[in-house]
Amino acid sequence: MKYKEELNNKIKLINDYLDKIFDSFPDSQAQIIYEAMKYSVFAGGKRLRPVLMLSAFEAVGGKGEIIFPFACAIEMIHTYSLIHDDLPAMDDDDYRRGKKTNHKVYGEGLAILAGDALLNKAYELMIKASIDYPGKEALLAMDAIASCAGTEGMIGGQVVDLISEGRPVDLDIINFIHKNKTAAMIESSLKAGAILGQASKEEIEALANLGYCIGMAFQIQDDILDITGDEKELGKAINSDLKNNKATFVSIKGLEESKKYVERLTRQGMDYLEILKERGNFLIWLSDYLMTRGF
Ligand code: GRG
Repeated sequence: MKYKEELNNKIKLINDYLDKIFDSFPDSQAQIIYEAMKYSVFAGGKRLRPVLMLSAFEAVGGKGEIIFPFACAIEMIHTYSLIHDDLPAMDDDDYRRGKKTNHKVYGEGLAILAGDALLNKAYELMIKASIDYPGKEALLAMDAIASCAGTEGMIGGQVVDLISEGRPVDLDIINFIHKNKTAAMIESSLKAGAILGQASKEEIEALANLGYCIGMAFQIQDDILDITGDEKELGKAINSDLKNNKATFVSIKGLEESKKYVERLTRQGMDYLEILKERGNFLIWLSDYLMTRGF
């Protein structure tokens, strides 16, 4: 299967680069922090965000190694957010990616620091790559990532998620949370990949729009899988939203309407790829694969 192979090749390229980064860390009395960071980065994530970034880069004709520090940086930012999200002060989860959560293995203090360290390392990687880069694209890509990971993006979404606990929430609030907590990072992955690949303004906009659509669809699919999924395949407990009395798109609209909405959002996202002609084929396949995923 040609596209599945292409996906696995991209994941391998990203994992190899992540290995190189972790191999480059010095011996230190603070060695345990590298272990805690590595534990979660290599705990079996899907590498969705770096794969999307690399795919957008290639689809617009990007060449060279510049994409790798940025692709690894987005995975590190994503991993930091998962470590912190699992902490007792947030979701208090014991399992993630089928393994014990970071704080369950290293304790809360080190888990907080491992998250902080991954966030910091991500920016170190992007800044170092930008210093050596001849054009403005590296800084623009970093700006796209930083804006989506911060208060006007993922952190903002997490804040509203946190303060909405135990309160009645409507679809407006749920959409705000999904757009910022989940879709923003997916959108910025595609946008940064397009920027680094020297795409035109229209191509960058199209890929960012695809990111918004599949990002929203991804979260709703995640909520669907929380009800219909298989714990082994997901690597975490199901029915967590129900147990935590958490309103989701699915709890408001129901399973059937949510499934239709995931499909509608995904098709809408795919339409934006027309501008790329056949260069958008892998991203079309990947969008479809995500929509029908069971993990
Ligand atoms: C702590 C600032 C801060 C933010 C936390 C990412 C996040 C925000 C919370 C995690 C909980 C959650 C359900 C987030 C929605 C996005 C999502 C579905 C994340 C999981 O992403 P996957 O499925 O994870 O790509 P893997 O493990 O495959 O990388």
